[in-house]
Amino acid sequence: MLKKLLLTTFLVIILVAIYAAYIFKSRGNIVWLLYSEGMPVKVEEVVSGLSIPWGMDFLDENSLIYTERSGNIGILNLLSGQYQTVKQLDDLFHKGECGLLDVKVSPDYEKNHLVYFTYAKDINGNGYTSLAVARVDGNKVSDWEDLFIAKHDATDDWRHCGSRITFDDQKHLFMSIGDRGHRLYSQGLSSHAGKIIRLKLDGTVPEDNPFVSVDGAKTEIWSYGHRNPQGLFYDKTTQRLWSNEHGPRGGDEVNLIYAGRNYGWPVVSHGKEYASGASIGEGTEKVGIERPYKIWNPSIAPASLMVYQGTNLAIWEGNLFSTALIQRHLNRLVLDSKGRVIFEERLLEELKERFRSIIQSDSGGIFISTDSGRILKISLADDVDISKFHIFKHIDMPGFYLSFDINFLFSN
Ligand SMILES: [Ca+2]
Repeated sequence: MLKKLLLTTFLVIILVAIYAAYIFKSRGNIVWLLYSEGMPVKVEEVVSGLSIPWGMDFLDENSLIYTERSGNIGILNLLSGQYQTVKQLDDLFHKGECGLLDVKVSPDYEKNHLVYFTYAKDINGNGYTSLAVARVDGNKVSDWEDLFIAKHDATDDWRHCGSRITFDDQKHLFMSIGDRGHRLYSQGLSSHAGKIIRLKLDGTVPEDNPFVSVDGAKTEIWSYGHRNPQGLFYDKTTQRLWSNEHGPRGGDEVNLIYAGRNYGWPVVSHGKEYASGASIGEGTEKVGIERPYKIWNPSIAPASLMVYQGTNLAIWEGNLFSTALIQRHLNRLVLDSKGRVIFEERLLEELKERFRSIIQSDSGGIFISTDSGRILKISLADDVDISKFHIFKHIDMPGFYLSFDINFLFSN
């Protein structure tokens, strides 16, 4: 009798295991499905197991170069899913929000194989947001060289290092730098902190930068009055330079960046002090200070930004996407012809991920990284029958001792 019971239990376990394996196998790499204004969208996992993949870019159609904040540079083969660390930084100021930051492939990469990186450089225990360039051939990184090191008073503060890189269509490099936790740096033109800077690809200063003939001003500065701009993207289609930045409580911003303009921090802000809730500066507006195109209140903690200019996800063409850390989602803003926000959609909230970096592939897929170590690919679900999937969202399971949410996806 006992033998029969054990045998039955064993068989049931085997059958459940086979069924579970079947469910997950038929799901493939798809981790989520959704409709956005009627457009079917799938989210697939490309890789997992990385350590805070902070920045990424495509070396070619099948290779993605990424940074881990802890100091590793890696290359991922998109065909095999294999990845490997190709360089580790040793002079890194890795503390809090600072560490190895963005990576962007040169507009001349096919000719010169150069790749740009931003990172917080450790100089005598203090952190300085810096730009480096290196040659990347296959899995070999060589000729690492610092092109720019932000100049400001020494600080070992772990806050507000920035930093993203983008290029315009004239081969200028733009780079964002946070206020380094010292807000008064942002308004001072003698400091690089709290600025967006503009350089030539060789790291020299373009002659037509806005402050080149201003006494005492840092000539690299393009715009000032920023708090911690972690999103920076030049939209070649509209020739607009966009940035988003972490504001104080309730004051995260999207800004359209123009030469020589003041973006307000800490004189003008829509947010309040995190600790006390007190107002900051002189108010929410002031003559001579640029107004944000979008304010997120409550703060979402925007970590990167991109304008989608592909045809694969046609409904999203021209939309501005921001990744969000604290309010874990992918933020979609629909813009009118003047860049004003006319609609906001919050995507992928169900995944409960801190979304970090966002880029677009040539074939129109969107790649996003998460602080849990994943890189996900978002594309049109034209080869998936969404009706065959069950999507469970936000099932609250209140228990006596605990309460948790379940979000998952499986095919029937
Ligand atoms: Ca502002």
